Amino acid sequence: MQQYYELMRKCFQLARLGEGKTSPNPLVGCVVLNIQGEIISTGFHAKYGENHAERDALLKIPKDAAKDGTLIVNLEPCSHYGKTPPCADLIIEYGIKKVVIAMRDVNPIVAGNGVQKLKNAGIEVVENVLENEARMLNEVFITNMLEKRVFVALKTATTLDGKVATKTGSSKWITSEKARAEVRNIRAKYDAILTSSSTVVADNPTMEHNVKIILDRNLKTDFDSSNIYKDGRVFVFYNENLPNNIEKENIQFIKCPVIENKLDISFVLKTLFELGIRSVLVESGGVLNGSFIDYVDKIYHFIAPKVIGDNSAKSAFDGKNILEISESKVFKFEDMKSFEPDILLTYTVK
Ligand code: AOF
Ligand code: ZN
Repeated sequence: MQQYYELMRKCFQLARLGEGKTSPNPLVGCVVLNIQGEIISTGFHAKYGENHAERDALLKIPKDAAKDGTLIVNLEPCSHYGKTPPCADLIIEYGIKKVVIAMRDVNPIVAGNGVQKLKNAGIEVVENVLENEARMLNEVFITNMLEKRVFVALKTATTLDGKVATKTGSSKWITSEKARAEVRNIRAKYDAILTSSSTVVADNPTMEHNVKIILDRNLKTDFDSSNIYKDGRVFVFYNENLPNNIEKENIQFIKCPVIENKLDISFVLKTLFELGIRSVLVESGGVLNGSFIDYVDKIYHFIAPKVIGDNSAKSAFDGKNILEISESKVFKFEDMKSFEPDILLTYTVK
């Protein structure tokens, strides 16, 4: 098993080359060894609708080159006719002797059928190599498949005292250019970004992304001049009881129920899933962040070594008003990275 760790890590690296481009499909990378155990090809799933990783790797080499060789891939090879014929069939055709995978596919059409197909053809299948890492890599795909819902990530950037702005609203910039460049990388991994009308009004951000979601209960943002509406496809959720005859080419207005003066977040997420959006990055102020706290799967928390020192300055999360620590929502530490002088902590749901 251990002899495959390094090769499986290579599959993860290859898979990540498709980040942001494969949705709703998973991130998959593949390495092919010949009978002598030398790497003769690599491949990855580059974009939705294009070849799967295994097909990408195999089609680069002649059929006999991989005979009696080994194929390493981070996801069980598929057994179904989708956009392309089954990868399992191609692996059999190439005469591969051993297939090493990190995890079984959670897609019910495949789930175990790929492994069975390979075994029926006399191929040895080694399973669960670096399975936890593989599950983390495809956390969005797994959530979508098993729970039939959007994966929700949230990014915030605070001072040492957990503030996102001073009480006058000054927030530019808490974190360094290096950290903000990383925010752009993070955005690119998700199908859409989501923010509130308050953030649009207060900061007039651009938030470069092809798909943007704005929660604007009272339709109070300026649809003509706000930067956020200047490009991309935008979905604006607003109070279903409000009359609305605004028309903008790139904006789709969606009526949303209101609960206790707030747009119903579960309705928003359900609607996004129906629209084909599989993951979203929430980037907003404390109030919307607070409303999302019960829905998030992952938090990206940048911390700058600065102090505001004012209890009326705005915090990263608001509105929960927990009185007992034992009642607070608990997250699980995942990772820490340095973007000097700032750090990025990543948390997932416990
Ligand atoms: C991928 N890339 O490298 C592998 C996948 O939409 P289709 O027809 O391309 O099929 C997508 C399904 O194929 C996907 O949900 C997953 O179950 C399986 N494996 N998919 O996009 C790949 N190996
Ligand atoms: Zn496939």
